[in-house]
Parts: sequence; structure tokens; C-alpha cells
Amino acid sequence: MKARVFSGIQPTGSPHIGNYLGALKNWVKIQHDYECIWGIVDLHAITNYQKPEELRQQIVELAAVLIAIGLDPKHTSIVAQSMIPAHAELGWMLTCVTPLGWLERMTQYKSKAQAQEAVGSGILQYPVLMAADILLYQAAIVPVGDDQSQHLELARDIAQRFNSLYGETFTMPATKLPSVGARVMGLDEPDKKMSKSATGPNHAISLLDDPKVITRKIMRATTDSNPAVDFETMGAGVQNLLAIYQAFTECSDDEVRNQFIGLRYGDMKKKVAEAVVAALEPIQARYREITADPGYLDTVLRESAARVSVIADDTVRKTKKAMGLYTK
Ligand code: ATP
Ligand code: LTN
Repeated sequence: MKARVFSGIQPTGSPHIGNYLGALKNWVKIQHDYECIWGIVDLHAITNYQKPEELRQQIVELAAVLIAIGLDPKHTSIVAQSMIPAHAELGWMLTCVTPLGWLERMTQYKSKAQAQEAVGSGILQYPVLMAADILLYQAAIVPVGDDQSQHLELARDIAQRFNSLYGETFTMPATKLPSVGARVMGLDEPDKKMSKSATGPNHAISLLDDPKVITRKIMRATTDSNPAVDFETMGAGVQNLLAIYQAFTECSDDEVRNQFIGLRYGDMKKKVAEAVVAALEPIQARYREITADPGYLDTVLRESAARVSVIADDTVRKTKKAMGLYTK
């Protein structure tokens, strides 16, 4: 039997090349090696206010992007988290075994809580719901970008605590990080991770950006005061652009070195932009085809939900039984 894999992405704005290189590309690569479930985690998205009509639209668009990058909905399940009540149900049961101090220590919570005036308490519970997503399917492997490592550790701690309190119930999930692209930085601020919620116009490259826009954003990316690529002294901005190039082209370290050493920044950026455009153009063409038939996406989401609900319901039943709750 193939090991089970779960990972999730929030339907908050257009997915960017950080999401793609840090997580999504890896999802496509491993989809035939494991039994995979990919979550469009809309219940996580609402920890920040989302305009209802936009959220609804973004869930479907994200499903289209996931298929456009190469996920095959016949082989893997693409599920909208809110279609499966078991996520929230298990989330509550796990909340009750998670000490408050564990959640208050999460760095993402600390930075998000600071950034908002009125913080909904969902932002504190966010990693418990994430643990529930994973444990619900008894996933053995969770492919994510580096920013999620702390949340994954917490998921293991929660599973361990539950298992020791109530008996073996959950599989222990392992984190899987990509070897290149685990942390793509913002083009305008190479000291911050590329993020959907950042607002600068040149911060992120969306997977659906027009080729001209992609090129413009890369040409404007922050570099440093060197005139040309020097591998010994280059700053974070140049490093980031070369990492993006390497992750898209899958060149070795030596190949990148040979191709870029001594190249003036203008020429270096042109080469990076060409590689990004070449990789994204076929994805964008597929996206246009898929979205021409919205009924298809609705069917994919419904069929996936029906398939994975069997696993989810089984875990919820086991968890309730272990805790002494009433089951049907
Ligand atoms: P936010 O606006 O909250 O920053 P996000 O851009 O981090 O959103 P998510 O939906 O939360 O997007 O992330 C989906 C996946 O993409 C996760 O596995 C995450 O680790 C990965 N990821 C997100 N940003 C990056 C990045 N800059 N580099 C590499 N991987 C990333
Ligand atoms: N918090 C994750 C999204 C996410 C996730 C998950 C990732 C929600 N549930 C379960 C892996 C497994 C993020 O990328 N911000």
C-alpha cells in the first residue's frame, strides 16, 4: 500500500512562484508515488477576513491552478476543506489536548497577531486545525515550504500527546522540504519570504501573471551595489533570483555558476525572466482551458470530497471512541 500524503494551500489571492517552488511543484512530482490528498484550506483562509464572493471564486480558481500545474484529479484528490466537516470536528477535539502555551509560542502567530488590530482567536487555533487536516487522513508525509516546519513539529507534538493520553490513534507525520526553493524571498524585499498577503506591486510573481508583467517585476527586483554576479559577495536579492532560476530550470550548482558568473545584472535578470516565463506559459495555457468549463472543477471538488470523506469519517469515529464520546 502507498503511504498517504497531505498538504494544503490557502485560497487567499493568486498563488505565487514561492508557493509553486516551495510546495506545489513537489506535489506534482510525488503524486504517483503516494496516495495524495491536496487541501484547498478555506477554513484557514477565514482566520483573516475574506470577502465572501471573492473567497468562493478563489477556491475554484485555485482548484484550476492545481490542475494546470499538473496534478491529475483522477489519481489524486483535490479537496475544499470546508466541504468535509470532519476537519473542523477533529480540530475541536485536538484543541482540547493542546496546551495554550504551545500555540502562543508559534512564530507565525506572534507576527500575525502583532500585525492586526482585532485578532480573531482563529489565528491562535490555526496550527491545531492544520494538525487536524494532517492527522485526519493519517498522513505519513507532509510536503511544505520551510515556513511551515514549526507548525509541522506542533502537529507531531499534538499527535503524540493525544496518543499518550487516549491510546494509539494517529500516524506520526514527517515533514518533507524541497531541496531548492524551500524559501523564495520577496523580489522587492529579499529579507522577507514571498507572501500572498504582502502588498508591494513588485513583491511576488503570480503563476498567472502576464509574461510582460513577470519580466517587468524581475527587472525591477532589488539587487545590491555590485555591477555583476559575484558568487562570493552577492547579496540576498541576487541569491534569491539565482535560486528561482535554479529551481525552475533544475540546473546544478555548477551549471548556475558557469552560466551566471560575471554576468551584468541587467543580463542576469533577463535570463532569469526568460526561464520563469518559459516555465509558466504552459501552465497558464492549461489554466485558460480548464476555467473555460467551471462545471468540471465543481465535479472534481465533489468527487474528491466523496472519496476522502470515507477516510476522514473513519478517523473521527476512532478519535471519538478513544475519547469516550458518543458515536453513531
Ligand atoms: P501568506 O499570505 O499567509 O503568507 P502564503 O503565501 O504563505 O500565504 P500558503 O497558502 O499559506 O501561502 O502556503 C502554501 C504553501 O506554500 C505552503 O507549503 C508554504 O510553505 C509554501 N510557501 C509559501 N510561501 C513560500 C515561499 N516564499 N517560499 C517557499 N514556499 C512557500
Ligand atoms: N498553514 C499552511 C496551509 C495548510 C497546510 C495544512 C499545509 C493548512 N493545513 C496541512 C500542510 C498540511 C500554509 O501553508 N500556510
